[in-house]
Amino acid sequence: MNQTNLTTRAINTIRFLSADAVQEANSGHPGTPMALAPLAYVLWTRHLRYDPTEPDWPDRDRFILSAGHASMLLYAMLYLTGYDLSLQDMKDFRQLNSSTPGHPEKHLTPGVEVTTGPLGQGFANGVGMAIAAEYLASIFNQDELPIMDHWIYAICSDGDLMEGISSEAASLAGHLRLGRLIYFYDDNRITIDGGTDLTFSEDTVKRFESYHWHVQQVADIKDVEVLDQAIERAKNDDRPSLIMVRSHIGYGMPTRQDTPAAHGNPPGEKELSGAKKNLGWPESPRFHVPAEVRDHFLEAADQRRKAHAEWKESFSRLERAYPSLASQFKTMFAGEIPEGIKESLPEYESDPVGQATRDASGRMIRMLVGKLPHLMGGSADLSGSTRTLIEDQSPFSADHRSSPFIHFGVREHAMAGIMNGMAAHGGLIPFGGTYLVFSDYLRPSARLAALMRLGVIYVFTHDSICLGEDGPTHQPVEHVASLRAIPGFRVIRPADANEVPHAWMEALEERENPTAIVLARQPLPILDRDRFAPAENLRKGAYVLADLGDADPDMIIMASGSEVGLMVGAGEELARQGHAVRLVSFPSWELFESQPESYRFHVLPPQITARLAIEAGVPQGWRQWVGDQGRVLGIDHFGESASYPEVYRHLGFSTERVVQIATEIMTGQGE
Ligand SMILES: Cc1ncc(C[n+]2csc(CCOP(=O)(O)OP(=O)(O)O)c2C)c(N)n1
Repeated sequence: MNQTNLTTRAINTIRFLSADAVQEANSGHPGTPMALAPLAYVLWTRHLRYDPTEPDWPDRDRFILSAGHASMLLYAMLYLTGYDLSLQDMKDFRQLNSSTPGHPEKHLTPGVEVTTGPLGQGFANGVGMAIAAEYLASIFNQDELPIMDHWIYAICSDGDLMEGISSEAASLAGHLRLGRLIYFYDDNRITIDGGTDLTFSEDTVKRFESYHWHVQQVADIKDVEVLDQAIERAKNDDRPSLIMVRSHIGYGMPTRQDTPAAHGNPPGEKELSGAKKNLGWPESPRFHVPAEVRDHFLEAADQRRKAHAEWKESFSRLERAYPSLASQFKTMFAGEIPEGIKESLPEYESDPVGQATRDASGRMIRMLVGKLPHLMGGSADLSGSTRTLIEDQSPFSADHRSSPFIHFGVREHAMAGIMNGMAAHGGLIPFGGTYLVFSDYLRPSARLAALMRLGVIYVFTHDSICLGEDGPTHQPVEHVASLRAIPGFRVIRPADANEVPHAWMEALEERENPTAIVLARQPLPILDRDRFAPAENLRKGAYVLADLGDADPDMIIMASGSEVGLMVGAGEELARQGHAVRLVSFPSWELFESQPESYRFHVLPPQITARLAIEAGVPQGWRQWVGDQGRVLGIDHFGESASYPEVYRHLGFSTERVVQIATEIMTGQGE
């Protein structure tokens, strides 16, 4: 068979593996894989550096299917090039427990770099990967030893480019001159509701050129040589690249090609057999993979994985010539946190005036940066007030790649998507700061961090109505509760400066989940740890600070963050009045929930039903800890603009009020 025929057959194999799988599942998105098969072919046979036997080798090229609905395209490529996926996995597309779920999921399928589907996220993830690649290259690359020398490819659809996050991420990528990015824009002019002329008429070339991207246009996706040359040109340009590829959704379908009907419906027998006929493909059997096509892809994969063998050789040379650098590389990619750090955590003297927990966090970050080269982050234009500034570092930029400190600009959503990409890349532990109230702006990426189990760290400051004069627009009320609602997402709200370092250590050492450290802007009293339990108990999520009074406790008061100081004051007053009260610092529900039942019952004995929880946010969810007979002092409406002590008091957060409610609970009086 001549090469042209083989190429065509290989491309048709991708097309119809995808379409057959969607038809078999009776669900999915056939149109885009059918259209983009030539591009996937060129990438996997001529450009990507990958090794199906070791999908995670550090210097592989990254491929992101930002248009995650086209998942079958990716699965077909991973199967054909010899990743740990079988033809049966193609037949099990979208079935329970399969390795081929509806949209690509990082933890389920070898070779899937990031979980995609919510449009625009993959675009930002790639930017994070490119930042990671540049930073790590600046540390590890030595003359003739290019240890970090890979490209980040992504396929983006109209929807990806319409979503705001891609504008944020593209703007930053161009500004930072992230030339390792090679993105394809699938210019098929179709979305779900109709043609792009309904909603999308900007000049994409000008748009991306104004972001400082290198833009090329390929008029016909079927022309693999032109595609190939465009990719070569992209590699030779030091700007991020957008290759706009004109394609035809549902290519080959008799009536659905170039229509929205090709997007997200099973093709149906008629369209499927019509497409096969049009493209000269046998109608049966389904899932047809000609032997010579399979061999062709496996041979290509063998060629592509040579880069891995060469890399291993380079790495051995690095180990010989620069042993400490090589060992640092291994530490960073293993994500190890050196033991010594825990031994040198700051401890603060008790102090009734105290300090803001954001200050303690800032000091922690500066201490960590010197010791953890994998820690890299910054903020969305709030570096000073979130205390994420690393003063002695000029920031990561187009001309300065070796700084772990990065300005994300006013782009919370892209920041979080970029953090996900940095974490998924490997070698880095990203952190990003903004005000807690703006966590709403990055929530879709935070949700995906949890789904992907990425150990990213959010530094959310200005954590309650106590930020004061800026008023309700800036006062988070529902945010802590809403972040707690994300499965696998950990929220830690430390009570004082001494709990903060342990919050950071928890976030760093347990990175199966993302963690938000929620911090106060106002000073919080530093508890006397000779009287109260040690702050390292934070890592259990909730702990008994003290039992006040001479008898066994009559009631439990629990609080998080800034309300712990208030609780302690009220508890002392109640003890003076002759009550016996247990005080519980409750910085993290998720950490507490992961403790054994014996510990949870020790902290919150079931027989003590008189309970009060205090948190300056919506009471939602606290009922599970206070029970039917307990009460919650929270805020179920927006805040007010005034000085923070005034707002706090005005909304009922005072010693007298806590004492009053606690007394009512203990004496069985109504609310
Ligand atoms: C954030 C987000 N909003 C909406 C959707 C639902 N959705 C999936 S694909 C799509 C648009 C389809 O058009 P396009 O992006 O051009 O993809 P194509 O049909 O060309 O594959 C939409 C709205 C989504 N996946 N993510």
